[in-house]
Amino acid sequence: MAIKTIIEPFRIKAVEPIRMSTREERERKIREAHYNVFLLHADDVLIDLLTDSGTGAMSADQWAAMMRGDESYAGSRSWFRFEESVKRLFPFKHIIPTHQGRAAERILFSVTCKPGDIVPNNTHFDTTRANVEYRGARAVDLPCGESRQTGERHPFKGNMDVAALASLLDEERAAVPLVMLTITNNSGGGQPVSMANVRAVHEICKRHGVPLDIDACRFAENAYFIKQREEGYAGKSVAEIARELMSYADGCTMSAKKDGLANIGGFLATNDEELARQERDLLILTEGYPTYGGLAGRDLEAIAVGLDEVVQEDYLRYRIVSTDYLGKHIAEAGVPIVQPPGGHAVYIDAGAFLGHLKSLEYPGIALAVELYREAGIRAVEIGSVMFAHYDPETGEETAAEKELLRLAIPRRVYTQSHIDFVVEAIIDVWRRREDISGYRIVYQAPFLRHFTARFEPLT
Ligand code: PLI
Repeated sequence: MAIKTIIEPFRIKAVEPIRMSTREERERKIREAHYNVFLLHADDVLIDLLTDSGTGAMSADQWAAMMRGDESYAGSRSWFRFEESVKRLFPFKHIIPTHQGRAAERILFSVTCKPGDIVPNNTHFDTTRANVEYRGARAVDLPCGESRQTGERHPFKGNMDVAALASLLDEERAAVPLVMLTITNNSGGGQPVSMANVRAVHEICKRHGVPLDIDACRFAENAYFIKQREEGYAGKSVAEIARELMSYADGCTMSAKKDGLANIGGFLATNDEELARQERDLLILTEGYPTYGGLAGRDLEAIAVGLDEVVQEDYLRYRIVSTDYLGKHIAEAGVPIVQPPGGHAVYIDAGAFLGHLKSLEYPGIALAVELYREAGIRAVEIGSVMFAHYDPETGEETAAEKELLRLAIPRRVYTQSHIDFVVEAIIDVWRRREDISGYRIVYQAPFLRHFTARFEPLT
């Protein structure tokens, strides 16, 4: 009989204990955290699926490389190793290191956007949207039609609606300083973007003379999906696919905390010399000198090795299959999820799971709190708390399009038995879903409110 199990392609050399907790303890902790899982102490969490960002385990080779970190202020060896490794996958002329993805976004939008501008994206992630809006520009999401059918399977639900982009550029070209494509589409369910879609977006941008930038956080997972699902790519390596994808863009922003397999770091890249000069000037002001950009030499080393490891196919096969395993098992029990499961996360349709709650009773928060109470699992709401439009003057709120709860899987951290535990806990909560009540917000910050908001149960 052929063996079908796809194993974790690593052995574990260092372990980090998980502190066990009781349901009573968790009841108290979540109350003290004002029902916002961001306000919990991580030690009070059993399985932390809040994010896949910066939470991965590094390899022995990455730790070894860190010891070789050159901490020279300018021109360090580690910088040149980093730059070379980045350019192998992201063949842009200028690479500018930053301490994480949002620093790259802030620099990019600071030099390209002004008040009244419009930035189209398949779907902006929260920090991307906030950085665009912070400049007084408008972040416009143009997801493809298939992405709205949460439960329907489609190979590339992360695609941009190219017809919508074309008509936006026909009407508003002068207000659009750049177009962005987020791969994979994080807010839209961790769904990939096809090469055909990237090419089509590139053609439209070229026709209008607008630069295209890739939000590349999960580029390796996206490239692996292309290899698996798009005709003509099965025989290409993930690195080749990534290079081809980047060749259609004028630049990118990157959080190395995701597919850089590092705990911190990022960069932005561009082919435009003048833009690079302005970006570096700003970098020096707020991040650091252009050969370290807010990172230690050892961080640059960890990313350089991480980028080589993340495109290895044994790793990506295990990564995509293990995320799929979680999605498949809860979906088989009837739990509504965004289909198919994404690369880095499974997204539960919290609006459908808790169908008796209204959007502005925050089903994603209700489900996050319940999963924590039940089993110490921490997940994140991607719904109206994160994305509703809130008018501080009238206090009026318009619900987000979807109410999701994201279970993000840290890279190389949890084993299959951890995930089996998560599956059981979700199914338990699913069985008693009708008893779960909604929440109201009692405190919120003016932007990115989900990080610090405080809630109260409605009953
Ligand atoms: O967390 P940063 O600043 O390194 O990266 C910001 C960022 C930009 N784009 C996308 C698509 C992201 O997913 C992203 C960060 N994501 C987080 C923190 C997450 O939990 O998904």
